[in-house]
Amino acid sequence: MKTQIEIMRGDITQMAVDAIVNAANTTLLGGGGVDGAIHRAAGPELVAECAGLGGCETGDARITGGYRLAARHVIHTVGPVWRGGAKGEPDLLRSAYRRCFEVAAENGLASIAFPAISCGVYGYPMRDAALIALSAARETTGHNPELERVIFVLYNDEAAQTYRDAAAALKMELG
Ligand code: AR6
Repeated sequence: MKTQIEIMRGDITQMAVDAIVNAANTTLLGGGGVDGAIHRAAGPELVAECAGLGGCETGDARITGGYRLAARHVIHTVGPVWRGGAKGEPDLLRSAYRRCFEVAAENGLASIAFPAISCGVYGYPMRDAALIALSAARETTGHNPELERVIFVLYNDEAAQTYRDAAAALKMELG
């Protein structure tokens, strides 16, 4: 079955999917933005599990339970801090998305929701990040037969439109 790729505006903490992705930092011990929102919604058991993981490198990913979330799991990834674009940021962001898809495949997950990793506090330009996120999703299609849905959940209309425009530029079919 072909993986369906969707773009929506919404709050990722409310998504009832196999995994939501957290835009974390290397400590995995929580923070602001979507990380703070996910930890608040999941409850204190999440940070307790994260504390046992020993952190995560930029561009890598780790999976935990979802605790009080509607999502069964959280995949924590660490995107790069934007430093102008010539410090390996695109490769690190692509790696973060790829590792999330690998972890999803290893765990047999059928649905995964992503926020705009690195596009908040870390300052990555949304349009450039959207092109990387969407092409990483397209790349995984056909390689992971168990993955049915990839949902990009954007926090506001402008971000959702940027993703839709990027999908059109990549000539991607959306579900
Ligand atoms: N649902 C969907 N998207 C959201 C939500 C939500 N509930 N809340 C925020 N966003 P950021 P980063 C969007 O800053 O840039 C943390 O402190 C937000 O509008 O959360 O990867 C970590 O601990 C933005 O578009 O993540 C790290 O230290 C996007 O999510 C650092 O921030 C990502 O913004 C990571 O920075």
